[in-house]
Formats: sequence, structure tokens, C-alpha cells
Amino acid sequence: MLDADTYFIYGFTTHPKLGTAIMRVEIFHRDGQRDTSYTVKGDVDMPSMRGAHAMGAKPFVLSTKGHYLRPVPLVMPGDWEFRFIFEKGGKPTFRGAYLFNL
Ligand SMILES: [Cu+2]
Repeated sequence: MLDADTYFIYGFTTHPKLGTAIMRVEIFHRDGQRDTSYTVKGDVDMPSMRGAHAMGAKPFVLSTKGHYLRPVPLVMPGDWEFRFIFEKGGKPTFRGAYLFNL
């Protein structure tokens, strides 16, 4: 939940494999209305090689469908971590991390 009335869903658009995957975030109000007022940023890294693959928190691009999309280069097999930052009005309001294995 981003707040009492707002939630998000996320996931790669296709099962991630070596190469470039696309992380997708969608934000909804409880009534089902899409919310595109947030800025979503993300970064990816390997916890076992902290810093080796990080690029800094880069903004997702908002698609015409209201999907937040960010390309994620996955250059090695192993354990990865994607970190999310949700911002509203220029201020971070939520941070989260997603662990996955390649
Ligand atoms: Cu690595």
C-alpha cells in the first residue's frame, strides 16, 4: 500500500532472463482508478556484488497506458535485487525491494 487508498502491483513483463528485462509498475486507487501522479524510480543490483551492477535510481517512464516501465539490464545469473522508490510531490513516500533469481 502506498497509502490507505492506493496500492501498486509490479513485475517483469516477461519472465526475466539474461539480457534486458522490463520492470512494470501500476498504481491504483481502491476504487480501481489508475494513479499516474507518482514518480517511480528504481535500481537493480546483485546483493552478493553490491555496487557492481547498480546504476543509481533511474525514473520509470510512464506509458500511454499508464504503466510505469523501466528497462533492467541483467548481465549475470544469480541473485538480484530490484529497489523501488515511489515519490509524490518530489518526496519519497515509499521504498521497497524485490529479490529474484536468474
Ligand atoms: Cu554480478
